[in-house]
Amino acid sequence: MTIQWFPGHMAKATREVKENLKLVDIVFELVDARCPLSSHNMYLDEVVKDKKKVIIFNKIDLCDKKETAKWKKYFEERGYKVVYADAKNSNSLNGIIGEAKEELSEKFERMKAKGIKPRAIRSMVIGVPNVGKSTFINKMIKKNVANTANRPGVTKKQQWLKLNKDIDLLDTPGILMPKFDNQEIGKKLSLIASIKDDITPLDEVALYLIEFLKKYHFEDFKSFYKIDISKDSESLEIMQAIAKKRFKLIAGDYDYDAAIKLLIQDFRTQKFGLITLDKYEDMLAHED
Ligand SMILES: Nc1nc2c(ncn2[C@@H]2O[C@H](COP(=O)(O)OP(=O)(O)OP(=O)(O)O)[C@@H](O)[C@H]2O)c(=O)[nH]1
Ligand SMILES: [Mg+2]
Repeated sequence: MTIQWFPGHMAKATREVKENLKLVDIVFELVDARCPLSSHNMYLDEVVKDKKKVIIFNKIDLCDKKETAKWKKYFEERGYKVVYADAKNSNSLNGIIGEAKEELSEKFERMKAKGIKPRAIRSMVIGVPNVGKSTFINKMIKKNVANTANRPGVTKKQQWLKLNKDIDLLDTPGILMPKFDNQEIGKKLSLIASIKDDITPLDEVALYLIEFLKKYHFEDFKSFYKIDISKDSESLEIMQAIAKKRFKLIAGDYDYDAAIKLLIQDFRTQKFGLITLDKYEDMLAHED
């Protein structure tokens, strides 16, 4: 089953981003630091075109920082400005305003030279669902004005919010790519809860997760569930071991559904440690 989620409201939100671009000076694209490449919406890059842009690696508190640092370099080498953020827990995101001011200094100097009165920087916050756009805005403003929740599709429409005399922020609904370049992207986006669970083949996502954990985080994975498995165990066998350990049999069969949900939930709550799903070396290997 293919993972795909681009409902009408996302097409509408994309059009609105396009329309509002002329009103803003700078775009903040939030990506999830656990998969900066997979949660970077390249289709929105085409919409945003030459507008000044800062990529914010949000949820930096949840990722494997060593792995994610490679992606910061990757984006910087491609001309992007990259900033880390932990919008949920950090006390201040003031550094980001500094970055925006720096990016826009020439534009504002030109405006000043033309005698245009200084005004607030207008910024738009975009990104795939659930990366923390509304949380980021609330933290910037230091008030809970934008709705947030740990599921995709919380923000339904665009909303302008005023930070102070220096900056205005436009919150936007999460927008996914109309199509994923490969299904691995869809699975990673499902793991970070950017795609609705009820339209996702969670069994495939869970099997993908087991493969990933087996390859990169085997000891943490095994010791968390206290199951007797080896790196050579089949993924389905591992799923059985988890179901057997944690759930009752249903009509003599393993409760795979419960095991699938548990695995995904345990990933989302960092039970296997701080993990970055996008592996830089893997991408290099695929490029060859
Ligand atoms: N650990 C951690 N959690 C965060 C961070 N930023 C946001 N969150 C959490 O991520 C979840 C989603 O946050 P939202 O701000 O609603 O995300 P959004 O991008 O506005 O989502 P949509 O409106 O659905 O597109 C919430 O549970 C937040 O508390 C962060 O930096 N670290
Ligand atoms: Mg939101």
